[in-house]
Amino acid sequence: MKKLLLTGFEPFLQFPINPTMSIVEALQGEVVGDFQVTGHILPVDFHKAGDTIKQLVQEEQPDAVIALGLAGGRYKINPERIAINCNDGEADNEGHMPAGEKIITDGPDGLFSTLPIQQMVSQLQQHGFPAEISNTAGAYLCNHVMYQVLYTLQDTTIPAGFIHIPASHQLAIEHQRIPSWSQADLTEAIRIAINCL
Ligand code: PCA
Repeated sequence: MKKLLLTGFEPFLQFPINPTMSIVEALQGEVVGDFQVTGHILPVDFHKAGDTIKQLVQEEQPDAVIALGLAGGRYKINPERIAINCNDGEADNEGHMPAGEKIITDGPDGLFSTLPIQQMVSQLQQHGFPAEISNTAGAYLCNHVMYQVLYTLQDTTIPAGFIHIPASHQLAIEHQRIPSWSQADLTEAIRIAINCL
């Protein structure tokens, strides 16, 4: 049985719930297609998140990696195409405020997802779930983790990448001004994405 490392993030900024946590919890240990899911939650911390995912790759020796993040305000499931070598945005959960610095000093400007993102989008749509490839993962923690994991795995054949998800209904009730999906649909959408591996 192959192993999938599936990560989510803790809550951050104005989002008191991170629905990626419930997806990871729901799929923990589940066999989806050829893969058994091993789930972990990452800190929203520029100084720790990269080392955490690199350590998880070392420890778990996964055959594929999918990192999940909340994109509050987006309407669709968004497999990300590219991670950029840049930290920027608001302060993280520990108060670190990036200012456009490189993630890895001599790293490439960008690293492309090695997940089957086109197939994921078409499978999601065929199952009735709105989905679209996104050409920017931003420059905050999600981009950071995507870049770090792609950099770590760049000389391997292990597929890796990032999927942004919309808010859950529960989060939208608390936040008030963002579109949302049911948690069950979010989880099912990620199951469909994993099935594309
Ligand atoms: N989303 C943020 C960081 C954590 C998360 O779930 C992002 O898009 O960068």
